[in-house]
Amino acid sequence: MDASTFRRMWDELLPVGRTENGYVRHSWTDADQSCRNWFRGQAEARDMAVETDRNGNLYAWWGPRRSRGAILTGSHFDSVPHGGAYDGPLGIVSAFLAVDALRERDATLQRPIGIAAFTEEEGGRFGVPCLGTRLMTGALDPDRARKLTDASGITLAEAMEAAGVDPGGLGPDPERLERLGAFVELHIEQGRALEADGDAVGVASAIWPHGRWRLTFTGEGNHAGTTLFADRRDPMLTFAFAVLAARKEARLAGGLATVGRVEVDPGATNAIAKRVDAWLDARAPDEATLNEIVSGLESKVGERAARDGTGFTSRAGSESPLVGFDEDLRDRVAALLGGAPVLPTGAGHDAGVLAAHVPTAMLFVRNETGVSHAPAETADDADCAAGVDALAAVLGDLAC
Ligand code: HGY
Ligand code: MN
Ligand code: MN
Ligand code: MN
Repeated sequence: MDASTFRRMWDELLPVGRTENGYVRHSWTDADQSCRNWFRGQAEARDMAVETDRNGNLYAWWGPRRSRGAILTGSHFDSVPHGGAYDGPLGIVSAFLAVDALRERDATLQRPIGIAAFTEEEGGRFGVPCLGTRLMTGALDPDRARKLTDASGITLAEAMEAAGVDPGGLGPDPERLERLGAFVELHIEQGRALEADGDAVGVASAIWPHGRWRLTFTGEGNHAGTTLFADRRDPMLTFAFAVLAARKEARLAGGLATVGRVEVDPGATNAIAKRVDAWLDARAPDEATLNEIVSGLESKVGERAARDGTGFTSRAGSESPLVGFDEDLRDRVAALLGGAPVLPTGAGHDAGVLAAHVPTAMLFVRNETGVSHAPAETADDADCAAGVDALAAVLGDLAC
């Protein structure tokens, strides 16, 4: 496919959810509805049947959607707060273009091909990543999901109702999963391994285990100008120690740890805080190492809190186990793509959740700078076009 064909379709979606500082496309917001409407328009233009499942995931089908062995592709529209354009949408745009490529070749379908747009992959609004696929696979309790709140206290149930979707239906969808023969997600690479190797497209081997923890620090609010150091119980101090300790524990163990979100109460320049809430994201090549990082951090911060006279609690939010993608499918895809490189990733994906239930593969498209989850995220049009060709080859091999 030529780069300009990719660019034409890409440009149509580009304005949706764009702000002066990257993309804000959160689930069940106006931006999300615009993305969904764009998706419906693309499906209708291709005579593909559109369907929303009980968990709000959206599908477009080429071929009879109820037949068994369907080949599903796609990704997600939602972004992290002020994220990039490619993480998610690239997999959906590429899927429609891959269907076009197969049809131009007059490929005959043996099994239906579906394109999915999964709900809230980033957890950017309600805090749990891969919300749509976790619900579908039964990895997330629907009662807990309905009560999840966003930053302004709106529950998932309320947000879905406002978008005209019944939250009463949330929950496992085993029949849908049983009908799937394979899932293939194309995604921008979130790193520079392909750039270093000089390849436009790669294949995923594994996803590192990872998770989110809510760290809460409590102390005593007081006057910044009159409270002697000896009299303070300052949760900011313990929090600052925790940020450094997270990095140290992760570095020593060979994993990664990030504190990218923090809320300070009351958040006044001239007052000692009374409470700090922080969110830890930790990842590692294996689960033992991940546990080692988080428990090492918790015990060191606990000791420090005792010295600071502050309170400290850590609560697991979401955890994602190690994912090893289906080896037969992975090898088949890599061989089909002329020996494409096979690489692990530290990023989570709906493909990782579905991999426990359906043979699943992922394709990565080169990201020259490696930047992701930030406005500067970008990929070359020619590489994106190569990604479409690769996806069309894989879908053609599996479904035609
Ligand atoms: O955070 C992640 O790894 C993913 O991109 N949701
Ligand atoms: Mn992401
Ligand atoms: Mn993504
Ligand atoms: Mn005063």
